[in-house]
Amino acid sequence: MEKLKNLFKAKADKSAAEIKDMLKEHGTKKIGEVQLAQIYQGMRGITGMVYETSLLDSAEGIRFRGFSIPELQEKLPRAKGSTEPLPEGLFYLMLTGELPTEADVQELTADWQKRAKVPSHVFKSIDALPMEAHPMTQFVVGIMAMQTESIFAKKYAEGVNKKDYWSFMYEDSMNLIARLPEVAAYVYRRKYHGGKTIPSNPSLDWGANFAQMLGYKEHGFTELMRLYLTIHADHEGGNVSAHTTHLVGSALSDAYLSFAAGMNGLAGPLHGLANQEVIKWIFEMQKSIGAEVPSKEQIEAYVKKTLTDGKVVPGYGHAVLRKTDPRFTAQQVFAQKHMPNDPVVKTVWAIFETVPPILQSLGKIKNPWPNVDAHSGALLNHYGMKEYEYYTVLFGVSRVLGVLAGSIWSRGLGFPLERPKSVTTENVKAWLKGEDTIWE
Ligand code: CMX
Repeated sequence: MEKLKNLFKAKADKSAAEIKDMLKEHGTKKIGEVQLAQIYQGMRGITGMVYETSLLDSAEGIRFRGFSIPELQEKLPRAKGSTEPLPEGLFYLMLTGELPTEADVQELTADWQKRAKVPSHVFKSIDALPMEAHPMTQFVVGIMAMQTESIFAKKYAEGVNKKDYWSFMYEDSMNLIARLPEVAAYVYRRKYHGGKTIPSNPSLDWGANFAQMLGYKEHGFTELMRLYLTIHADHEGGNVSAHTTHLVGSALSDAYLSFAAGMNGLAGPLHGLANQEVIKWIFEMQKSIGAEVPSKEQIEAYVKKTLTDGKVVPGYGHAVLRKTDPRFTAQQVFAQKHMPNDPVVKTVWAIFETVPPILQSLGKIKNPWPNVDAHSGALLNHYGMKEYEYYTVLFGVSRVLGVLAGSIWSRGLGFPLERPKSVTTENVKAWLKGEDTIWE
């Protein structure tokens, strides 16, 4: 699909020239100041990188190239008979900044279908793991095994000109995106369906093909996948999976190495693994209370116990957002349309009414509202996907779209090695006494 590649290159070259001029004129302007607390507390609020594909507003939530989720649902091309956007369209938008036409999306789908063949050693590498290995571990091993196919790594070893790095990052990213659903589906079928895999169907779009390879034929599940794979794709650059992919990529690690690193970050319970934690927590609550849809009083007591036990309430809070996550709302709207009477969905909604005031009353939580992970498991569970340890893999299949579009941009703009300064507490103490300047 040379057209998309050329379009990206033209945009990246224009942007690189503008950035060069901008830095020449304004490069020494200050964009903020860093407080001591921030370097101890996860660098919250420090603007420290450029990431082109999406932007997060703490009150409004995510916008992908300026478009909110409801706008994407309206403006991105859809498959025939579908009311949800095609994730391919979002990738096109993130990569080029332009809304694709239906023909653009069809070409992209066809291009990924052509690239989709997964080498057999990838499945053998996954098979070498014990069945109990967490799905995210199996997924990352599969991604790492695909690294043998990296065009960038081969070209770099041959000694290619650095002006061409972006082109190989583009090729690797497109191949990796094309192959990822089959690897992810393999993990699912291996672990939960006795290894009975379902072949890829090249006549389907990326999300629908993934749904059928997982073994789900219901139209509603296919629709859910299209929505799910769109809304989980990107959340600006500072979140753990995007930032890790960006950081590792800055060492000129190829798309496979950097994306696998990002996925290891997604597998943490404060980030993507929260989607499995939410449903696990809900199942445990239902069991301990003995009710399919616990009452608000029962939920309140269970939340308080969770907090007293020194645990977080999964699916609530966010490092940047200060309102209900629009990705939560998009899933709530989907549930209202497709499964309003599902008991787990109803429990999620009852939790939504109960948890924020409790968290607020603690006085220390900056955002008591639900994030994307608070809702996603209930939708999957409704269609029969009850194996919640798998949920983060689905998040990962979506996240590849944003972080690799971001990586292509980083390479297209020629971003350098990322290397922030760190200090020791000894330095800090000396600086406070005026004995050391460290960073001045
Ligand atoms: N339940 C209980 N306590 C919470 C909480 C929650 N849901 N969210 C925040 N807190 C606590 C923090 O642990 C922290 O406590 P201490 O001061 O005792 O250490 C305090 O409130 C202040 O935290 P914060 O500044 O509001 O939140 P952070 O930016 O530090 O952390 C996040 C953000 C997401 C890690 C946190 O809200 C959390 O742990 N949430 C639950 C896990 C979760 O849902 N993660 C998924 C996020 C979305 C995603 O990446 O997929």
